Amino acid sequence: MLRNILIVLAILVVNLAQAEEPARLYQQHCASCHGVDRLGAMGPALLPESLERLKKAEALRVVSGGRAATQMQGFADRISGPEIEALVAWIYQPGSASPRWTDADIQASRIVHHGPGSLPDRPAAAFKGVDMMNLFIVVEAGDHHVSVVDGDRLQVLHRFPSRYALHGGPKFTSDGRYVFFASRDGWISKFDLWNLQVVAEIRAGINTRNVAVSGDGRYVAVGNYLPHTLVLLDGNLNPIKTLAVMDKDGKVSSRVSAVYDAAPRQSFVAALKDVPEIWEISYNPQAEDIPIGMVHDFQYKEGAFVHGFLNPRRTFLSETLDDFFFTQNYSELMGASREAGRGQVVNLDVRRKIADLSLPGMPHLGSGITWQRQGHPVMATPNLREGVISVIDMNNWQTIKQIATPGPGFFMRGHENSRYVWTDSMMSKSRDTLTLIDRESLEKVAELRPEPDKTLAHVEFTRDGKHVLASLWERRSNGGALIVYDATSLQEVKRLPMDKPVGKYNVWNKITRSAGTSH
Ligand code: DHE
Repeated sequence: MLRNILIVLAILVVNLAQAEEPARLYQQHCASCHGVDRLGAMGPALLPESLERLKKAEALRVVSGGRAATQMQGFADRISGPEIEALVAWIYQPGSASPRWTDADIQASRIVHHGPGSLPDRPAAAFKGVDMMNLFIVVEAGDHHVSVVDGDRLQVLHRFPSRYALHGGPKFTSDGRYVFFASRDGWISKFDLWNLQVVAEIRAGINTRNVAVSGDGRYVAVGNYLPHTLVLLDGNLNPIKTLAVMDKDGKVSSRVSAVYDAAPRQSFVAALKDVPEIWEISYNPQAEDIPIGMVHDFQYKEGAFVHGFLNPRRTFLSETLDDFFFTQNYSELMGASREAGRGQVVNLDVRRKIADLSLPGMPHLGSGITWQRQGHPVMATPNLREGVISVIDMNNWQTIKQIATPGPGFFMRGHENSRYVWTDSMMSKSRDTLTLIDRESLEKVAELRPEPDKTLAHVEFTRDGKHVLASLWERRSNGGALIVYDATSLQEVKRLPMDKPVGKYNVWNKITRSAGTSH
């Protein structure tokens, strides 16, 4: 009997030691860059939520051999193979306490590189003769940099390091001067495009979806997965308010799938991933008061109101929305949850669903676009699961045509001056192919496949619609580049080498909210 107890105790001690070992190794080798609590510091957060997109095999490779062009060094010379395996397994496990990111953490993270008013209010000398409205911002995921490209001369003017793993579209102020970036790790960076300087940064969350900026540049909204918050900042990245994202009864909290600026409505609109509600947050100081039930029912008092400014006004739905995009006048949004296989149209004024959309597969409405066809506005969206583009008449919300593509894709683009809309098939074996569709006949007119087996995706037009820039989504050493096409002849006119270029964003198309691009 005593022998058995001793064996059990011995096993427990060994198990405990095994469990403690990775934690000890982490504190010894990793904590100084990734934070003692794994929330990230100079290096990214190492929590299961932050590592969702990194395969364990790749994590093992990085911990052993380091990551090129970053400060992440390899540890194979100091930590044994089995220890690295244990360490990697450990960082994919939840931490002991649920991670918190409080208002004090947000405030303490704020960094000001150049105070407001300290940089000249005119474009730098490097921009002499450059059309500031035809600049592109290009996010490069290979070595986490951003390039500034002159859309007329098709040249890189500047390149600077970004935070680790930017995601979502950078957002511009309406004069095109400032650009706001969000990293998956919650860092929001404000970049002065005229002076080519990052002016301020703040960490608004631990796991962030995206950032939105008000039309007047005075307010910034950040949607988070972790914690369940929507953080409101001023245009200089000072925290104003954190909204805890809860259902109307205050019982279920939710991740924020995405938040966008609806400038004509002077509001931010957010999709919630876990609660079937849309939130609209007005940044108009004269916003109407809201019945308190629209803000938090759990404080419900008959006839009580709160001021509408910077408070959420809820639209209740029967299904959650993962993502959406707006009609050009911003009175409606078209959205879907990823699994629903159909979409819904929600009118933001009457605050309810007004139509269903027939969208098979996994529609990716954040990349949806609209255009005018035979006098009718139509919408189309890529599909992450099926090689099909559904084109829908926005007057009656009926499907006009389903266009087959070589495979599921991620992004779509058009331009008022071009007769083609472009989409990719990057979620399939045909990831190397761009498909062009005639926006009137809705026929496929071309497939471009310049580099077999290399991912080609995410296009953006120049300001005048004459050229299209597409990402050859490879490391620089493997031919990664922006390929520039003539939008009419479809001939390649130039290649700009880049390190895994992801998205690119044209100042003019963004600030004028061109129907053919994301807003
Ligand atoms: Fe994105 C935008 C959600 C995976 C590259 N992506 C967006 C937006 C949302 C979204 C809600 C709009 C925010 C904005 O622009 O402000 N993306 C999601 C997902 O839910 C998904 C499928 C899973 C996830 O892990 O988040 C996802 N996205 C990816 C990728 O794997 C991509 C291809 C590579 C990457 O860098 O992560 C990717 N997403 C992008 C890009 C945009 C984007 C380039 C901006 C598109 C634009 O042109 O505006």
